[in-house]
Amino acid sequence: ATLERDLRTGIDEERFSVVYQPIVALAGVAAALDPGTDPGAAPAVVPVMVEALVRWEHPDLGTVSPGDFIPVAEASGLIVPLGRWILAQTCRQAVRWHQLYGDAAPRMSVNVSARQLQEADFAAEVARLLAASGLAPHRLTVEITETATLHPSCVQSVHALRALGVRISLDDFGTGHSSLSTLQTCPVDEIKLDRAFTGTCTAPDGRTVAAAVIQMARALRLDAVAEGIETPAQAQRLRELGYPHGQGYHFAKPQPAEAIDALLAAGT
Ligand code: G
Ligand code: G
Ligand code: MN
Ligand code: NA
Repeated sequence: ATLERDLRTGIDEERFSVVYQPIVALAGVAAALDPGTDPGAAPAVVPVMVEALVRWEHPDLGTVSPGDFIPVAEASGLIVPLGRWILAQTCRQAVRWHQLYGDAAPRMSVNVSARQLQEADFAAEVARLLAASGLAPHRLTVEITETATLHPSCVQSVHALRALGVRISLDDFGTGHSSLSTLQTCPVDEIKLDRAFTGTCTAPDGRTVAAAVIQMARALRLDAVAEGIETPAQAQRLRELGYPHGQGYHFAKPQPAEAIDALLAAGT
């Protein structure tokens, strides 16, 4: 209850910040992974997308991670106003990068809770934020979880978002109870391979699972992002299997917008 009260104050006083984790094209990191090049060299990070991750600057607790407060925000409904603030911030940031770097700017990927998608006017709200910021709809991806796809009202919002031209990504793919049936009931543009499967992809059985997922994604013409890549061996394996995109500490941690600017400036 205390956390909920603090969260309410935090929203009123805008005590949140957003950090951005690069998502890279795995084909592009081939050179850095080839034997013969300096194995110690850090891979060149060119973010084709970034995932927005919220942080809470609590007056007493310091920086609180979303794993600790998003569940409270969801249960209390405070995720609705907080999520609106996050979308407004991230749309504005995406436009800033597009103004500076044009089509080389990273597209923006934002996590959205089932609780937010359940709002009947969620897609209308996103349309309003896109118009207010001037962000092109295809530059925004909304990351949803399988839980959301179990609610008809959420699926309705997904249809409305796609009608706007916003991309939909299915997060944590493979960990739910019905990942495959989800793809039949809820249209998505992208899947994010859960980091549990990235963690096992260098073992024989894990390789088979990661391969099956990318084959299915290709057959359904879906984009795919492998998340939680922490080692060169995982990056190499997922690239070989044909994952177009990767994300994880091996490439870059979530970081403030200014740090992403430095990467983008170095890449131009
Ligand atoms: O950054 P971290 O690993 O602590 O994030 C934990 C969880 O919080 C992740 O599952 C992530 O999807 C979720 N999360 C992070 N930022 C947001 C956000 O802006 N909105 C929502 N709804 N969830 C978020
Ligand atoms: O549930 P979701 O996929 O939105 O969660 C994203 C979270 O995963 C972020 O909070 C981010 O900090 C975390 N994350 C990103 N890259 C890595 C990684 O390479 N390893 C691990 N363990 N976590 C990661
Ligand atoms: Mn996510
Ligand atoms: Na995930």
